[in-house]
Amino acid sequence: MLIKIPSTSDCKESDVTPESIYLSRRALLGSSLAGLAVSAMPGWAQADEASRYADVEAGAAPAWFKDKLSSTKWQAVTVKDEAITPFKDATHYNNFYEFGTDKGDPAQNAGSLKTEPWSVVIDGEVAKPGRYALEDFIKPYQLEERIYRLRCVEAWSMVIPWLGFPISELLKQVEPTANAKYIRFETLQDPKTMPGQRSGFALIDWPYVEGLRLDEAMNPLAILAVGMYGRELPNQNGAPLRLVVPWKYGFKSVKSIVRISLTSEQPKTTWQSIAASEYGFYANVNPTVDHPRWTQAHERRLPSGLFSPNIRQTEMFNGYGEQVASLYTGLDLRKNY
Ligand SMILES: Nc1nc2c(c(=O)[nH]1)N[C@H]1C(S)=C(S)[C@@H](COP(=O)(O)O)O[C@H]1N2
Ligand SMILES: [Mo]
Repeated sequence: MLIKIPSTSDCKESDVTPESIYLSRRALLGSSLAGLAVSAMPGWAQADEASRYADVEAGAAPAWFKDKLSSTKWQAVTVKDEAITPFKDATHYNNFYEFGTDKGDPAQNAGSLKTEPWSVVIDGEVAKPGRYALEDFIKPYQLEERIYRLRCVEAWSMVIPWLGFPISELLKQVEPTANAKYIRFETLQDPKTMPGQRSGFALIDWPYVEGLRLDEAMNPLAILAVGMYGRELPNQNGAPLRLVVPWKYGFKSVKSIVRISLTSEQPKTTWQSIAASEYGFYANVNPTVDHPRWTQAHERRLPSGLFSPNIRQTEMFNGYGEQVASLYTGLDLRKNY
């Protein structure tokens, strides 16, 4: 991210997936209301579910995940007039530096990540700290499908159907104290299975850490995801638990989370620590504030190739301003990038 300036050559023509794996666009359009729809999945769409994800590789989902699917609220949020990015692109064009810095490295190397058993620690400024096996951690929550844009700070983007639950639901369970002002998320640190953590070239002081202001985490759009494309998360996308905050640059959406801490101080986050002049704590998608080395006014929507670069204008807050702009009233977004 730091070293690479994005260009259309980042995504080779060979990365681009044939049309056959696009989801039924008509099915998606049919179910979306004005811009961003919040609704239970209608009966017809449920029936359609198998075909919407017909080209998605099945994984070996743990039993708890399959149980969760039966009560999942499908298409709780969707994106109008934009096709979902093919599964192949979303799983073969990744940033997950624990597995290498090339876009293809995570797909190639993340097989070594052991996601079962997995536990999550909740600590810091909470009334109910604890360490939970993942299936117990997830138990209280109904999964929802959230189809969101994902905009990387490198100026490419995708549309991904996540399966997760609002962080606000978690906060209700763990009860932040009056001192809690921020939430901090930490990725697994395990050099044995994460080759990027063994590399002498690594810029990152592991583990990868991200954070949000508590009111940002409480926003209904902020979720913890355990799945995508109707299945569990593939390892390269941050299995078994990752953050998704669609109005912020992709680097905020920390993968393979093992610790969630409520803090009184703003956490030191990974990319801000590496280059504070380029990557801020807020990292809200903002087409009017350029990265020091490239414009943020537009983006390449994947799949994108040399002959079909698929460039589109970047939207303020990635198109989610109606839901999140009020979080930043009075804040100078040019200074607080
Ligand atoms: N632990 C960890 N989380 C991470 C990253 C990473 O390198 N390590 N990369 C981030 C960046 S820069 C982006 S754009 C998204 C990419 O998510 P995706 O590969 O699922 O599209 O993950 C984010 N989460
Ligand atoms: Mo990113």
